[in-house]
Amino acid sequence: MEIKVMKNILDANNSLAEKNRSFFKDRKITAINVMASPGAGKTSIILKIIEALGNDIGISVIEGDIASSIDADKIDGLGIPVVQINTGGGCHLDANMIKAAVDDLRPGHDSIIFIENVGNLVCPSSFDLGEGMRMVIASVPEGHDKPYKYISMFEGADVVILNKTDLIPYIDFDSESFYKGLRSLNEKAPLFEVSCRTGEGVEELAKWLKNAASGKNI
Ligand SMILES: Nc1nc2c(ncn2[C@@H]2O[C@H](COP(=O)(O)OP(=O)(O)O)[C@@H](O)[C@H]2O)c(=O)[nH]1
Ligand SMILES: [Mg+2]
Repeated sequence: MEIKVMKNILDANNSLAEKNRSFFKDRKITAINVMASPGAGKTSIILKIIEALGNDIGISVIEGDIASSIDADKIDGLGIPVVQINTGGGCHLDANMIKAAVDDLRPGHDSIIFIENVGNLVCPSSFDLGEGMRMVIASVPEGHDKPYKYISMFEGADVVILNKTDLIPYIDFDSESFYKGLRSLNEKAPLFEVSCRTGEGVEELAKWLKNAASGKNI
């Protein structure tokens, strides 16, 4: 019985997600579902990419959090259109929430929309939002074993970022084990090593994303 209820919820979400996907596709909007643990650097990476891309491309942001507008305030500080969704305890965003936020934001044609999901490596991977790209961020202090434990998150990624590389000298992080775990699940997703603190790797990531948004490398 429980399984059937869950299936109904996912079916309803999936059909709404397809509507969102058509909306984005018709307008050539690159919708990026940004997923990671709390504190891995989702907001920091979005901010860094916004800075790196400058005025090259239109950008808007949907911020998902259980509570507060802390992240949306940071995005707003850069003058970027942003909507904050508070899930009030919910551990993931769903397609219905995205539809409402997009109606509010009205993103332009050929733009990028970042959707920062609730910090969590489990539930967000089951809920399609209608995005065109899944960006999964891991960070050095979380440890190298995350791909082995959160399989569907890393399996479904279109791009993977390893953030906080500035901390590698201080942390027992086995890069080889991380790559091996990731590649056993996902051979295709490009991996970018980034430090939001030093800026290392940010330009390369932003350049790749700009090309992806213009259909050059996806
Ligand atoms: N040392 C270091 N700290 C970082 C880096 N990126 C983010 N942080 C810090 O990690 C904390 C969480 O970052 P945030 O972007 O809010 O993570 P989120 O919860 O995934 O959105 C903040 O204190 C950031 O300043 C990084 O590359 N290196
Ligand atoms: Mg955040």
